[in-house]
Amino acid sequence: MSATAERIAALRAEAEDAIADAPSTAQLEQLRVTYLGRKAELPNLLREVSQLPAEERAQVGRAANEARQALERLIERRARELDASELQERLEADRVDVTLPGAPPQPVGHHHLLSATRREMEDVFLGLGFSIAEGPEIERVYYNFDALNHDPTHPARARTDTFYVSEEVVLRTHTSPVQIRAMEAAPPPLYAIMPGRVYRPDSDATHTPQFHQLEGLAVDEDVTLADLKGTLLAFARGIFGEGREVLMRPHYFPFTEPSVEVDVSCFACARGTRPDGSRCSLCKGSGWLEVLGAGMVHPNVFSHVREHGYDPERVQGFAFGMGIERIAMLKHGIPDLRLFFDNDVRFLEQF
Ligand code: 2U9
Repeated sequence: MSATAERIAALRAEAEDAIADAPSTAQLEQLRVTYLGRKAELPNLLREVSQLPAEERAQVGRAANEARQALERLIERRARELDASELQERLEADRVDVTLPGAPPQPVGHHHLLSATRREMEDVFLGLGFSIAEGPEIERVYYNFDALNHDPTHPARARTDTFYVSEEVVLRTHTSPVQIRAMEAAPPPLYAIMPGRVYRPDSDATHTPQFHQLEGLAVDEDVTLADLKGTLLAFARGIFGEGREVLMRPHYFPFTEPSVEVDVSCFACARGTRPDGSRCSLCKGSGWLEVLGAGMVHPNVFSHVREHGYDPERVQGFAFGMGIERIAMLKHGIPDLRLFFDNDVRFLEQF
């Protein structure tokens, strides 16, 4: 055998061993370059066959060709083996044990106490057949005061008691303007509540410049103060518990006549006295909690919406209004209004 043929046999044996042992497709690719690439020795020998002595050419040419084909086949086979085992490894690594316990539930937040309280209140009135109406927080003086029978000199209109945006526009000081808008939007009968944010320039333990109200309005041909009392009794029982009673005391509001302040019997004691004989601190021993204001809608208010079907000779209505913060404070024994708006989670997460 010629020296060249021996070199080819040695190269082939060396390459066969290396290919059979290639540990990865990447290294197999490297071996293909080393043994069969453009600059590799075997293809070079093949190219130079023509320069060999005539008697060697056939033998060397055949040996080199066979070596190249054999190596190519080997590389193909090894590539398939590696592909299969690498796939197997990936499948095993990716295997999911469906019997493991699931990921623990992530902590989710909850409604702010004021939102939760507003929704609880809304639920009671929705159950009584009221619908929910909303309106703008930036409101015209007409809707906020004039249409509500506020005298032009009423102190609530003062620059010190109302945020003025301009001469004719204010941040609403109550949700009452929504009641006018609701009457403009639909003829009687009307049974609606108006929850929402309101603004007054006050700031201390019992006043914040922004707070929340929920007002209600019922207008029909035969609505009486007795309907108002029954509605508020259902509200008191829905929010503060089944045993509650309501008490109406005469009061004055420009938009209602007669007007009342409404107390709910204290849920923390019996007529002002705790079970251990001590004086109840929630109701200050009176047995009653002052909760809201209400009354029969003043005919002057209806005269502003007369052309929308609200003839004060034909329809009557009752209206009520309350602070959502106050309801939440009473119900949960919260001592300072500002806690609602500090947004300290140590407070908020207790509810
Ligand atoms: C129209 C007619 C009547 C709404 C009413 C009250 C009584 C009331 C206060 C309670 C505490 C507001 O949050 S608070 O400061 N509200 O006492 N509100 S009657 O009466 C209306 C409203 C609109 C057209």
